[in-house]
Amino acid sequence: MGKMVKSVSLDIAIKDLMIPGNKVAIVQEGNTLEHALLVLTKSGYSAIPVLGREYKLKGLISMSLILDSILGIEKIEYDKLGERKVEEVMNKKVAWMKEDGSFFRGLELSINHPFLCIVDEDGVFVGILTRKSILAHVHKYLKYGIK
Ligand code: 4BW
Repeated sequence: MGKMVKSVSLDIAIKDLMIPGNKVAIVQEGNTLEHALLVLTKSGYSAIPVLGREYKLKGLISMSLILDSILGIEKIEYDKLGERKVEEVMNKKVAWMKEDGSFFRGLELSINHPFLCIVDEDGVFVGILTRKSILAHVHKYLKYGIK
């Protein structure tokens, strides 16, 4: 046997790079903007997934969407935080992939999206694929991959 050669492939399962759902900060439909603001602030992330019943992926909520929605003409209407629900404000256009999707598609989507939501065949949220984990894998491939 010759010397050991490390091999890194771009033909890798999305699941192997994904942050599993139980480690992702999320909010659910029905939650108030106040609750979402709390989760965003305490987690430190700028945008997080919104899930519906049975963990179905519904959208994304961000600090800027929340602040924009309570910005009145003359002042910030803080009382709206406890009245409005995340589904009224969330962005329904969310980048997503199925868990059996290709790494290459994930790389392509990550050009325009900081993270991609991963869903199973029933549309149930299973985790996220971050730009960081995609870049780290591309870096590993460029360093060690056999071309
Ligand atoms: O709290 C943090 N912990 C760590 N380890 N890194 C963080 C944290 N907050 C920000 N970062 C770093 C990451 O490198 O800043 C980047 C941009 O964060 P963001 O977008 O604007 O909050 C992070 O890059 P990333 O890991 O490639 O993540 C991309 C985006 O994915 C984040 C956030 O919107 C989402 N995200 C990542 N991990 C998450 C998450 N959302 C919910 N729960 C998680 N565990």
